[in-house]
Amino acid sequence: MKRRHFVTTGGAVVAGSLLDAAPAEAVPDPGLPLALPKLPYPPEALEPHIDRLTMTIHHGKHHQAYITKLGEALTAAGIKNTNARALIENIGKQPAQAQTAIRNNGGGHVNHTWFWNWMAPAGSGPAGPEGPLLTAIQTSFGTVENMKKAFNAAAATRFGSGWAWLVRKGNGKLAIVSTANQDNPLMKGIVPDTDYGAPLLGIDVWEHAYYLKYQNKRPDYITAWWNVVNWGAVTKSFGNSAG
Ligand code: MN3
Repeated sequence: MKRRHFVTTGGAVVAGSLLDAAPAEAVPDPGLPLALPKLPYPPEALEPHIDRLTMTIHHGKHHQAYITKLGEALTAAGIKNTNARALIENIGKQPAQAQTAIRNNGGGHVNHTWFWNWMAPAGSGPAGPEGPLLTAIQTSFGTVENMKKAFNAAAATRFGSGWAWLVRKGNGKLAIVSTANQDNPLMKGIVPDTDYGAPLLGIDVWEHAYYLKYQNKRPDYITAWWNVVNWGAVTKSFGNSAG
């Protein structure tokens, strides 16, 4: 994926937020985590599948909390001029005192930044994967439906809080994996080798992502969520993951 590095002066982010990019653009790599990126659509835009209140709290409170805590940890450890994706990919090279915060809150920042961009109002883009992404899904899973079944099973059976992902492995094959808490498949040395890969699409299955509307019915949330998947962004992520 294209890397963007923010330059900071006295802790202030100078460059603009990559989240201003249209959702059909490549899913952005989060820059230095000092500001909450804007949602790429209004918080009610995903209704009825994802409700406005869930989006407002999820984005404004949960995502903000990851950013705030990550910023505190980076400041305490003297880490600056970096990129959140690079941080989580290289946790083992970071100061020991910051590694847990980078795992939990850096992961939370990256995962949610991508998550907002992997969704778009229903019907606003392609109805499914296209082009080379479609071919890769068919090569790895046989059909799109098979991929979705495996993804849904991973999302539904993740015990407790976490994420399910469609990833591209180093050998080019696509796979479905699931991670706990805010772990990300890019966290080499943290996630098992079998879970490692470049995320193309992910779903947040923490209860805060669905409980207000779906309560304990996580499978209903997962089913509804497919209606708001931003296939244009997923296709771009796939194209970028080749490099
Ligand atoms: Mn969440």
